[in-house]
Amino acid sequence: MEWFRSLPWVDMVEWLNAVILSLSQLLASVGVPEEYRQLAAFAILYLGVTVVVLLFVLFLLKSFRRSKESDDGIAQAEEQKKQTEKHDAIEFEPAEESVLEPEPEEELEESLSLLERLKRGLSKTQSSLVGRVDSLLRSRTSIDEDLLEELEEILITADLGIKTTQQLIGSLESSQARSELISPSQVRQLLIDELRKILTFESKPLDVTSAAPFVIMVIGVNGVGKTTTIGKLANQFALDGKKVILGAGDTFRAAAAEQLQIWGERAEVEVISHTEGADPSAVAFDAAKAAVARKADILLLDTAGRLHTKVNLMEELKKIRRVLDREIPGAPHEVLLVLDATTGQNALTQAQLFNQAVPLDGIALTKLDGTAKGGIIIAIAAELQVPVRFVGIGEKIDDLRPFDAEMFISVLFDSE
Ligand SMILES: Nc1nc2c(ncn2[C@@H]2O[C@H](COP(=O)(O)OP(=O)(O)OP(=O)(O)O)[C@@H](O)[C@H]2O)c(=O)[nH]1
Ligand SMILES: [Mg+2]
Repeated sequence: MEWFRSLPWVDMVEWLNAVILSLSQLLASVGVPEEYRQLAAFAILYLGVTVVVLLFVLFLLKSFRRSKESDDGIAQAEEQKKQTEKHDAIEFEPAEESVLEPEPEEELEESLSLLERLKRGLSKTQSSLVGRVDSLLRSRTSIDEDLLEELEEILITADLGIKTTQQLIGSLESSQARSELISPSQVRQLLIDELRKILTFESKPLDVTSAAPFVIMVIGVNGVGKTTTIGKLANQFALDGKKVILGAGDTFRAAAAEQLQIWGERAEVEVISHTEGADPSAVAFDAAKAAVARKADILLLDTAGRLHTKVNLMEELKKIRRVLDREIPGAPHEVLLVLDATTGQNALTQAQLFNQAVPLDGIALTKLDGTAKGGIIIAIAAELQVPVRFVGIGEKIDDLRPFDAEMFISVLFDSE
């Protein structure tokens, strides 16, 4: 009770009296009759205190929710990383040795769920491509012109593109001419072999340890998912223990820098930005300088998806490229083009246009989760010979996967 008595009661009562007196004077000045003044003053004070308390409770609730959300995001990302590590371990360790593993069944379940998520992401592409090929092959007993024509139509409508489709049909026809292809069931295996050949070509691997800072310049038209992909990548690199810096090179779109800032906060990495409308090359210059000064491992540079005209955008990208190279010789080490899979053949046209302006090192194909047009991956590999590095299978921070041709083929074809 000592503490209760020690409270400054006298001061508080005096303060309250003073407040009520001032309120009464205020009420008198607006013409409130004397008999109601004290009551009204008490009522106003009571209301004021209630509003302040409510605002305080709301503020507490909001900050509690925000800290919970960021904890969940980080926990989710960490969980994903653990799953990947466990998945790799299962692939490389012989089954007998897993007797010593504490909970092998649980691990298998986790690795399966990783594969399941990729399957779910690719399910529409799977049914529009392999599902239709399978039902066509099941309905036929022999290989004839009619079957090949229908197959051709399926491949084109699944966004493999005319050129790639003709290449595939041509291979099937020559196998048939050599009498290697005699039953419809063999068509499936031949298709798998041909797709594997298309998807696995020689290309420079993405090795972020090959330079420091390793500069990744992210380009693409507006809305394809550049900023989101940068956020997801920043998070993955940061979880791998890399020091990451983000450059907000999209100074054209209002709120683009704020969007990157939010991703930076989620991934807990620094963002270098200028004001809206600033020169994107100046952002690239400052971001490169900061990356060197802070000894960053990776610099991810966002760029605008749209300027006033397309020609300007390409010229701007070339200029950014030159600025980066001047500040960090050899940079950008990776020009990563982001393409939206839902745009199908349009994505291929975009890739060709960008490739002419700034030679591409890799592609991130986003929004595979919502489309049946995933066959575009095959057209990109066949026609551009630029490796698909990552695929986006959702909007969450851990919905970006490194692209693996074998896994892609097995997810598409082993889903019986
Ligand atoms: N479903 C799905 N949505 C995605 C994926 N990647 C990005 N998005 C969504 O696509 C929308 C556009 O993404 P942004 O990252 O803002 O695209 P941007 O290329 O930076 O766009 P600009 O800054 O306007 O040029 C956002 O609503 C993202 O959440 C993905 O893999 N799957
Ligand atoms: Mg953006």
